[in-house]
Amino acid sequence: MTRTIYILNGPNLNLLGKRQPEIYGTDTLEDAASRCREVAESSGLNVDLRQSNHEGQIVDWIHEARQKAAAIIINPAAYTHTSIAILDALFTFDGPVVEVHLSNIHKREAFRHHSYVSARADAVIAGCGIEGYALATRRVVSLLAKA
Ligand code: CA2
Repeated sequence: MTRTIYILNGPNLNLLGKRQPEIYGTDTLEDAASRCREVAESSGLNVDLRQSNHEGQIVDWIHEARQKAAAIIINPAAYTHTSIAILDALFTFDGPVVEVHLSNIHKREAFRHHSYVSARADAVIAGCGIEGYALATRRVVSLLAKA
């Protein structure tokens, strides 16, 4: 069985740590990857963190995950609130799915309160900054151990 966790990130998250630190903090996606790697490697798992500004690319990575990943951690960014395509792709994936948001989307504008992706997520973490990715990795490790 594959031992890789895909960590998929949506549009504009390549700017993490470089813009709007008051909302998203000063850590970068690479910092998030390092934290996840520490958690995963202690349980013999690998992480593969990716970011794309394109919805179809994220859908393609989820399809690829069907063969190549044991679990998916996903921050779909703005696609959280719009993308039935990403939701439908996640429904084709059999392993654990954890949705992560850096900010607490429920404390923000009303249009951020609804997530399409949550209809498939086994867990949702919001408002913990990049620590949320490490928490999601911990949860995935524990779900995979039970499977
Ligand atoms: O809080 C989150 O993680 C979000 O998924 C981030 C999205 C936003 O549309 C969601 O409502 C909540 C935005 C990602 C934009 O990322 C940036 C990072 C740094 C600087 C500018 C944008």
